[in-house]
Amino acid sequence: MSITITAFERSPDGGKGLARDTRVRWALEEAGQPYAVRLVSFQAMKQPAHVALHPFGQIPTYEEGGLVLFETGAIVFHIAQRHAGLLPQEPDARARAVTWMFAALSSVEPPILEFANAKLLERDKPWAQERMPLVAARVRERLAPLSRRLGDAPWLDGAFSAGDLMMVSVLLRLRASGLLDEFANLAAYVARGEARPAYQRAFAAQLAVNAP
Ligand code: GTB
Repeated sequence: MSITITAFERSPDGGKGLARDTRVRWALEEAGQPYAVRLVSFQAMKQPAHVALHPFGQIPTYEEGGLVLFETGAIVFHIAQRHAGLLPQEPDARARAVTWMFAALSSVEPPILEFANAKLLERDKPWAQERMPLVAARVRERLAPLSRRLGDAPWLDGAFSAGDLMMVSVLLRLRASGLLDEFANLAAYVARGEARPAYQRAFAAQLAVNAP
């Protein structure tokens, strides 16, 4: 069954890996699954044809035969369940890898998004400067324990898994802020993720779409 995902026609970051189709591309590359990409404009995303696929009018979406998915957590989990390479076979190890996927999306990503929004969308507000230290502290509250748990290990729980794919994808967003570099092992962890050939292919494909 062929797979089609959606991505930005023009990504605000110029295709540098920050839009969420990157993590879906990466998962498909890790799983060795070919896929097609349908590019959508910001306007098209809000039209009925796209909203039928994604109720919030966003990217990415995932179509495979009659199956339509949205939310990168659900999409990556689906890919990881169907194909080898992203989740361990042993049931307990598999459950722990899935736990890290949820941890990335529900415990680590929210303060990072709050930080990104504060920097980008709220910087003109009169209270923006005063609020930034608080928002940055909330990010550190997640990075510090994550850094302690990772320690010197290459990945969060044994071999690379969808849990690492999601965690690295979430942490990537912090690079420009300098916050990630406060935790040397996390910066190295993200670099390890980015160095994977599957990530490199996903990144190159996204960049190619946005090339001038
Ligand atoms: N929870 C959803 C998921 O994980 O799939 C969130 C999906 C989402 O936020 N999609 C964004 C979107 O479609 C694109 S990725 N936004 C358009 C809209 O809501 O109208 C978010 C994103 C976009 C661009 C950058 N960037 O350029 O730095 C970073 C992140």
